[in-house]
Amino acid sequence: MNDTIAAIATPYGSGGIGVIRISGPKAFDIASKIFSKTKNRPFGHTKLDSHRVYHGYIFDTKNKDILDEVLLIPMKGPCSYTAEDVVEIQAHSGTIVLRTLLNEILSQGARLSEPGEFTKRAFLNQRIDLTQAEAVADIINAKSAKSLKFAATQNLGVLKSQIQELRENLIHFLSFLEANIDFPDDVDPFEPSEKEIGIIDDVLEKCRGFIRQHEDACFLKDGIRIAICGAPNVGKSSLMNRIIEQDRSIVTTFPGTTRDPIEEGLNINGIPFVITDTAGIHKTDDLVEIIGIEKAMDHIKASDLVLFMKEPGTVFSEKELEKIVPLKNQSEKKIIFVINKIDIKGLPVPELSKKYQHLPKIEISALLNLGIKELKQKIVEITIAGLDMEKSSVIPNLRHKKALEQTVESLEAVKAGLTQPLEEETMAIDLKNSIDSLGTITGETASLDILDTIFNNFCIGK
Ligand SMILES: Nc1nc2c(ncn2[C@@H]2O[C@H](COP(=O)(O)OP(=O)(O)OP(=O)(O)O)[C@@H](O)[C@H]2O)c(=O)[nH]1
Ligand SMILES: [Mg+2]
Repeated sequence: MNDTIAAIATPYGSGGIGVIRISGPKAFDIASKIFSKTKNRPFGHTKLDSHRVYHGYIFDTKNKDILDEVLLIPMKGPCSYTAEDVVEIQAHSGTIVLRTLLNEILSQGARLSEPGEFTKRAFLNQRIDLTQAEAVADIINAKSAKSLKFAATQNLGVLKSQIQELRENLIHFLSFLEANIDFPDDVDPFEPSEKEIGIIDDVLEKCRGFIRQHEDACFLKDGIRIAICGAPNVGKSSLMNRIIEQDRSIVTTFPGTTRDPIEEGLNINGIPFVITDTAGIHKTDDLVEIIGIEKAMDHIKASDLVLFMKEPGTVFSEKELEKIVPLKNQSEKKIIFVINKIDIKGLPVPELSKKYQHLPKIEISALLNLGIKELKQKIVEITIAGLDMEKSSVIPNLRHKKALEQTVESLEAVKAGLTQPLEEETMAIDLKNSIDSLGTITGETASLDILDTIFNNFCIGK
């Protein structure tokens, strides 16, 4: 924390501008040594005021050559990203020019930063908490408009303040409990009021709510998995191409065209999906097809939504559907019955049996691009319906979820202690554990291991 770090903060490659960031006690000094506001004036004497934008040139201090024309922004701590003295240099973006500038900065006494070190410093300097630091990575890696929205809210400290509030409530309860342990004669016997028991109930309820939100939102981060399946030649690959609006899967008149599962990511209304076209499922002796069908079954098993396809002139079969999605999995998987090739007239359209009347049914023509919009709408409607996160503004990540589960476990033990006579000391230990678990979310009680895991996943320069 006492040295000065520097890194290229923008991606490698050619671009309009590239940014180099310097942070630490020597940041201003290093910048003024290599910068001049004019081409001719000797460099190394510029007095830099904080929070101004300087136009000028970076020099090679050995050969006294101009390396690049830049904009330079000095920011005195604590009003900076890391809360230390920071200088950002906007140069032209090219691998060589940025590396040359960076080398010049390093030669003046800065050290190359580690991944995420700027954000880590912001955390260690208490400008942000751990949830905000994680939100920075989530913003950078957001795969959809929705996940970006949640990450941006988390970056504002919304999750932090909610967790802090829960923690403070527990600390209040603990102080009451500990007063009894420390001064048993001076205070009344430990008999928490309804209101105080309500605090534990409230924290428990909120933690469980956060856990549910996490589970729902896993969809948003990784994409909701859709598998297209059905008999050979029903038009699975044609539908895949229509949905992703690309010629990705091979379409032929021959049954058994698709063998390997073909996977593509797509966004519908800002929600990420991963869709897979699979081999037609039927009885066959063809070894390659058999392997393709096995792979298809694996993808269907792992999917959240199955598009079960049929075409006019065939009949809906419960046995066929239940082979693809076994009854025991039907509660956790959503199914849409898709009838393709409705442009073909004169053939009977398959009807759902009584048992499966509840399934949504959509008629389409992948060939003529009919009904695809309605199908996409239905996909969104049934996959995100009933998810809690639509109402919430922040989504805990997996690390938060684990900490919340530990909090719940410890708090349940505290609750049990309130109803059956348990030693106050034991209850205090459980309560402390729950307070510590919540603290790992914001970073108040996070170990170095946790910090390393989080910041090592960042890119260099962030
Ligand atoms: N008339 C009509 N033909 C279609 C439609 N959709 C697909 N087809 C045709 O049906 C044939 C099979 O289409 P594919 O998309 O390859 O079918 P598939 O289900 O992927 O077939 P396999 O990969 O062999 O299992 C092709 O000749 C398509 O042009 C449709 O909506 N209407
Ligand atoms: Mg196919």
